[in-house]
Amino acid sequence: MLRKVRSISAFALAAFLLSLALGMIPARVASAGSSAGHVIINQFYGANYAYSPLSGRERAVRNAPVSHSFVELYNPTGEDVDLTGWSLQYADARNEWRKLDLEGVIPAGCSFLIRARATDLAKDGRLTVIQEGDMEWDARFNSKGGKIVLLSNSSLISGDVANPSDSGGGPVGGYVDMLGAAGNDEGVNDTIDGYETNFRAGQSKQKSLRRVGFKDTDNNAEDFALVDYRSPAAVEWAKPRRVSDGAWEAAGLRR
Ligand SMILES: [Ca+2]
Repeated sequence: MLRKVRSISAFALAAFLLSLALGMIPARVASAGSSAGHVIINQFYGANYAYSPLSGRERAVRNAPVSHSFVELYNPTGEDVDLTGWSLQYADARNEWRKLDLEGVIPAGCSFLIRARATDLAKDGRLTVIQEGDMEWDARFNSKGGKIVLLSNSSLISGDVANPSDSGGGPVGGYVDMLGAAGNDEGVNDTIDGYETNFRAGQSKQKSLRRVGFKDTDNNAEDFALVDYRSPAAVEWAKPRRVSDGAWEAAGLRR
């Protein structure tokens, strides 16, 4: 009996491998779990102030390479998603959450850009100007660590909650996605208290955090990489897109 079960398993495995080799099963099946079946936070950039958890003080940020702080969402699904009733929420290490009630639709395969407060733009020509967003948010983002949360409801996250992805036994209600980013100054701002599984440090006014290939394994440290906006080559492929830019696939863009 045992031998029979084993031989059936071996046959099933062989058949699966053969069908993979013949291209009968899409590669997506083989990597199931790495791609989200929901709207994701694709990129986060902040350069409105620099907060030090050590001193409890903010300082101004000068000479940012990008004109505005921003959050880029992306819809990896095959269906348009209506964001009405959803919210995007932000806090730095002080956990004074604030939210933007979202409105509009993200077409399948497209980005949706939320443009936040203008930065002190550098004057040396290394500039990325965000002309317009799909929504404007009068919010300031920290250049040295922040938390961005996407919810499918509009309930403001409580100041008691540092990590909405794991708030005492599970995520907060309506949880869709989040990113926790830490700053680039060792021993000063290089940790953050909210993230999916683990966080990536190194955020600064020069650098956004951006998903690699739209991957969402619910581990921010694994899923995100830093993009240096002083690099024209990086800007060329990483600059945020909005709805009117159309679907990524149609444009043949690098993810
Ligand atoms: Ca996630």
